[in-house]
Amino acid sequence: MDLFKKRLEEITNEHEKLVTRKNEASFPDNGIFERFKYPVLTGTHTPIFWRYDLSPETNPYFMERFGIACVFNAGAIKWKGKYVLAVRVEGNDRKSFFAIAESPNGVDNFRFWDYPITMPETENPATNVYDMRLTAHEDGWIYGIFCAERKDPNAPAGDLSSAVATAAIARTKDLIAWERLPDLKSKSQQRNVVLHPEFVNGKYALYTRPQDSFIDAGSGGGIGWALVDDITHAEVKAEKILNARHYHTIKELKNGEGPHPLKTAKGWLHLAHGVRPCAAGLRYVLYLYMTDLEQPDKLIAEPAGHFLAPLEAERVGDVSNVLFSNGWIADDDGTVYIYYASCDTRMHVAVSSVDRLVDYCLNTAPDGYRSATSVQTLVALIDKNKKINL
Ligand code: M1P
Repeated sequence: MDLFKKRLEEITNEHEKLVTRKNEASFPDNGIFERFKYPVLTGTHTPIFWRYDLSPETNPYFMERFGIACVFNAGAIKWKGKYVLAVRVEGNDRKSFFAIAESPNGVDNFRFWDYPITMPETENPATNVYDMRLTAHEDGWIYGIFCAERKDPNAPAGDLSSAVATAAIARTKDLIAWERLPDLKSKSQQRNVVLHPEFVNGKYALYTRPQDSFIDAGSGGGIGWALVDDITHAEVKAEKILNARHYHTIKELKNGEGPHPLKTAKGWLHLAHGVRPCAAGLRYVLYLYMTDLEQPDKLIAEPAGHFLAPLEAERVGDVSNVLFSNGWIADDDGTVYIYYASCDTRMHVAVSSVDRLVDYCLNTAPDGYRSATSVQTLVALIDKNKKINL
């Protein structure tokens, strides 16, 4: 058998094995969620016909012609009975784009649709686009809000790193054809902008993340909230911080809303990421908080610390020590599929339920901001447990 045929056959077999591999819940974790053993998506899950030229004439060595480095930071939605991810796919050339992958059960057998999303551009094309949050809004559209990154036009000569982050807005009815709307107007740079699924006082509501520069949140105090009259010309006119950063917490340096919050009987359930600096660089972890059902910008609960942090192999990848999530799906029976990326490299799933996540939020002590208050919390639990005869 010639080289081309041999490699085609081997790679096709391996790909099929990978894509159809059954996933399983790993060891019982902390009772709050179950992590699943295998990543749900990696670069090698992308179709072979994306990466290879399949012609023996033009590709006799059966080499990759379009390298895909990572697939991560996926938006999520339940769509026609399938668990659907709008994945950030990053090529070896560092450019990201979006592609849809779907699974019949939410935990394995994710397959990419044949074509990536061809996202229309604005008059000022972005260099890079990433991290789409999907929201099926009560207005009938599915919105995708994502970061559009452009080189900073005011960067001094020789500075090839400064950039500007803007929230880009697009909408669709079928996840295939997208209508691009003007980017969000805002005084500050914005990343991690998310559309709330319902109108609030007749307006569109956005979770924002004002930031002083491309990397630093700086004076932007945390996760913000802004009401917008017209989504087709969206502008942040007034912004309030609803989930603030705080010294010596997991979100000391930065935080950002994950996917849009889930509506529960006890309030809106939010998933977010928090960032702190340490000797190893930046550490990104995930945390949960809740806001009031009637007033979604009013914080009602926030357990101390992280809810999900990088573990074992999740700590290694392109950007180490990072967990990031911008997608989750709540099924009608209350099961919640939390899709998270590790190290800007691959996608995972952890499974829980609305009831468990709400219980976690409402019954885990908030951060007291001092070692002494943490000890008080622990002593109170020990005292309570000492009185229980099992
Ligand atoms: O590299 C970690 C993450 O960094 C950014 O998130 P944030 O704006 O909160 O710092 C984003 O670029 C994100 O895509 C990335 O995963």
